[in-house]
Amino acid sequence: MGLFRRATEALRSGLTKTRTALTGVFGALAGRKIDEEALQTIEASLLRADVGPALSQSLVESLRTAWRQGTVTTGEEARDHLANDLRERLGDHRGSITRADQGPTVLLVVGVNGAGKTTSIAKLAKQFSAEGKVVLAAADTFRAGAVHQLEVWAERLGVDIIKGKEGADPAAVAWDGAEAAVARNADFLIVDTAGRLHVQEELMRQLSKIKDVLGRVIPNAPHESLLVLDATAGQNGLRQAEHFLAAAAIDGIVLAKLDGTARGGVALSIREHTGVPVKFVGTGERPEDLEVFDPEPYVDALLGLDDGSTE
Ligand SMILES: Nc1nc2c(ncn2[C@@H]2O[C@H](COP(=O)(O)OP(=O)(O)OP(=O)(O)O)[C@@H](O)[C@H]2O)c(=O)[nH]1
Ligand SMILES: [Mg+2]
Repeated sequence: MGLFRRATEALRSGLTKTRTALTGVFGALAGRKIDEEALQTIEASLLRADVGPALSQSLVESLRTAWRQGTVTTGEEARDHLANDLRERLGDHRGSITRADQGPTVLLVVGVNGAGKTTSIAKLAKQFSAEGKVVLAAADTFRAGAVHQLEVWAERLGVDIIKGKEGADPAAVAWDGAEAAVARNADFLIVDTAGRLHVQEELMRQLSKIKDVLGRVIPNAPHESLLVLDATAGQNGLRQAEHFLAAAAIDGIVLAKLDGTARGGVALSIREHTGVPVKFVGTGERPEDLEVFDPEPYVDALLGLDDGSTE
């Protein structure tokens, strides 16, 4: 492993609710020998943090084995064992964004309505603006006010936006966005999409049309299809997004609204459930509240293992 990576203050603060749920248990076990009851309490707290049944069970099983072998005896040792186990399981789960060899890198952002797509796009636009020119395409022409919402962000962030009228064909907006990104020598094109249409199948057809159009204007586009999940929905959010996972060839997950939930454990089991890595986490409503997902600091922040000092 390279440098030891620390959780940022923003991540730590975003995970406060989840951490409180988890560390309460270890606080109560501090200085005590663990037993079967303690193991069950730990499992219950992992479930409450929405780590998911399969992973929670497997983590506690490994803890139980270590306890029986006598390598883990106290609450502190149990927490360290759990942290190491998680770091090992998630070690290679750092997902980076696929970039275009040349021309604009195209990111398509999808997800159920209200998940946090548009806000996450603003955050991505802010991060990528530090690297190059960003153009946004407002292809959610279905929901009233959606185009305007992205427009307000574009203005605040000082990035270009391509839009159609409300009710316009989203694929046509994507096409215009792709052409504009090329013509303006943009480095990134980020495409916003609707979270809901009258008919679910129609939305999937629309997304595949958007993808098709992007790929015709820019080779290999979209380079990243990002699914935004609402962390406050926990494991349920995964079920709500099933259609997208099944039909939209998702490359990465943006887990939004971590700051509003005690279910931040969901980030640990998403890859296992879906085969798709979490690439970013949202920790607030401001454009700067987006972090590249990195399992090691995430686990530390979740279990309260870092000392709280800032970067
Ligand atoms: N606390 C918090 N709120 C967030 C975060 N991300 C998004 N939100 C809020 O969640 C709400 C919905 O976010 P949007 O970005 O509009 O969601 P959307 O997926 O684009 O919604 P539709 O366009 O209706 O499908 C807004 O009030 C956002 O401010 C986050 O990381 N933390
Ligand atoms: Mg939106």
